[in-house]
Amino acid sequence: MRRRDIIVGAGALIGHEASAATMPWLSPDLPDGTRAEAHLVQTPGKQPLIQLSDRPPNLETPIQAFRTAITPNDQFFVRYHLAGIPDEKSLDTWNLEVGGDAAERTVKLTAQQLNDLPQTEITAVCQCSGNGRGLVQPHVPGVQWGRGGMGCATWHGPRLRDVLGRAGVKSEAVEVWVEGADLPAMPGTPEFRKSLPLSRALAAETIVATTMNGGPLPLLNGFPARLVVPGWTATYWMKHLTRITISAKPLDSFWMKKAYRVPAGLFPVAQGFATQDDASTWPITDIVVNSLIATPIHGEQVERSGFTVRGIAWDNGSGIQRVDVSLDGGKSWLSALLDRELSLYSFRTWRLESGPLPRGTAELRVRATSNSKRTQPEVWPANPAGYHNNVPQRLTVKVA
Ligand SMILES: Nc1nc2c(c(=O)[nH]1)N[C@H]1C(S)=C(S)[C@@H](COP(=O)(O)O)O[C@H]1N2
Ligand SMILES: [Mo]
Repeated sequence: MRRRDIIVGAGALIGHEASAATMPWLSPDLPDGTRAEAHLVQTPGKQPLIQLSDRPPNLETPIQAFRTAITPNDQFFVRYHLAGIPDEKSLDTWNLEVGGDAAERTVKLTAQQLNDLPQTEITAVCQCSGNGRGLVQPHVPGVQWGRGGMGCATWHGPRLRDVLGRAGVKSEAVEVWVEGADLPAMPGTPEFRKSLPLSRALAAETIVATTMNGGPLPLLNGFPARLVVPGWTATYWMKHLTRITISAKPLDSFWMKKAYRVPAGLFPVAQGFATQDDASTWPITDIVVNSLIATPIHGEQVERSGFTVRGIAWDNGSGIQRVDVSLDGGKSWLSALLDRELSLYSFRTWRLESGPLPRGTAELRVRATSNSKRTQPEVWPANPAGYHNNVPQRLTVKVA
């Protein structure tokens, strides 16, 4: 291992790195350039994560972390669009402004005032829309995520609707706009601004999280408060939340109108986002049903007398109905045993005892089916930004 300095946003962080050769868990399906460039990096407060870029920091969770339904805070992935990310000091004077043309008044809430509102808790998957992009064919530009651009945590804080209630929501409101403390490092780069339909903003499960898995939010995961929108991809889960605008108009921002959009009708949605739809594209919203094998990992040697296959499955909150595993490259499928469900929005762990297998190589595959009867497609529903890759994972192991 070499040591080097990594500059992340305003703070200089000291990191360790390892090369792709020492990272067998880095998916073999990733393009060569990505495998060569990815480093295992340790940033303060985190265990080593796979660094896909450093300004802004984009850090992926190694697959081994998905052996449990809850992803530990120090292994939780990190995604930023803008290089000007806040440090703890700049957040000393933090507060959250809530107002807008469709609000009764403007209020500034301190962290203490958020804590004084009724509190709730939800366990939910935070998944980047582009998770798995690095594995799609043909390759699509953008952060080359393998499978670890996601995590599942128990989020705690007030409901967004109670926060909005402090400002008062007028009847003409249609969207709630959100902004965070991070800023572009270069002039001309659009600020990261997102919005939610009013119905989603008022939903009981949408919260302003101030803690994660019982501890404070890690700085890189949105300290001191972030939006949690269970069932929707993480692009709406604004970190370091500084301003909420209750608006009578749809938000016209680069990150709503140009980015994070998918061809209209290509993916199933429960509710959609009508104020942002146009004839040919929709904003990306619902997470698609997906699954992953966390153990064994690709290339690992396993016992021919039998081994346990373990992993997770998740969707947009309809819940997981079944998980099927193939040990023979898709010729036959076995039903996995599902563990207890932490919440409809969480990772659901599962396991399967392989039984004896012939010596040689075995190709493992996994496929989940949701309660809404959706399953994973054999062919990726291609879209220009490389979103929603839920093609069943394949990996090979050596049976010895
Ligand atoms: N302030 C801020 N919030 C943000 C983003 C960002 O760039 N800035 N990125 C969003 C996207 S696209 C993702 S995938 C998630 C990542 O959350 P994490 O870094 O806690 O894993 O944050 C979301 N919230
Ligand atoms: Mo994302």
